[in-house]
Amino acid sequence: MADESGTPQDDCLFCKIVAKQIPATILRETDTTLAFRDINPQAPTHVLVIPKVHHPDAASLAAAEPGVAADVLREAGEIAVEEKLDSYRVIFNTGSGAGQTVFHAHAHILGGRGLQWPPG
Ligand code: IU
Repeated sequence: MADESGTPQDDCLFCKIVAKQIPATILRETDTTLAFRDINPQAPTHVLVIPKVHHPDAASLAAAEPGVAADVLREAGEIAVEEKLDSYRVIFNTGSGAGQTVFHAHAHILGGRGLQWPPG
């Protein structure tokens, strides 16, 4: 199916999580966002914040719905507070060469351990 940004996609796993058709450990939910624990955590805290609306990556989300992109960033900060993270990283993998595997915009919030710079 063609990727119709802004519309739920039948073949999108994160659209299915938004629709509660597949399970996730949800930490926060707003009208526009959902935050849940990553199933394959790369740090003691590894949470994903996603827009409920489907856009394939962060740049296309920001271009189409900048208010929702801001909501994602605000929720990332709220997660950091709730998880008591002094230092943390917010990552938007964009494109398969950068490790993006799910083409529904999402922020990774990683913390709870030392984080190297530059990332691999
Ligand atoms: P990526 O940036 O597209 O690689 O991130 C996708 C993440 O989604 C990855 O860390 C997966 O472990 C995670 N994930 C998840 O938490 N729950 C799921 O049902 C699926 C993927 I599919």
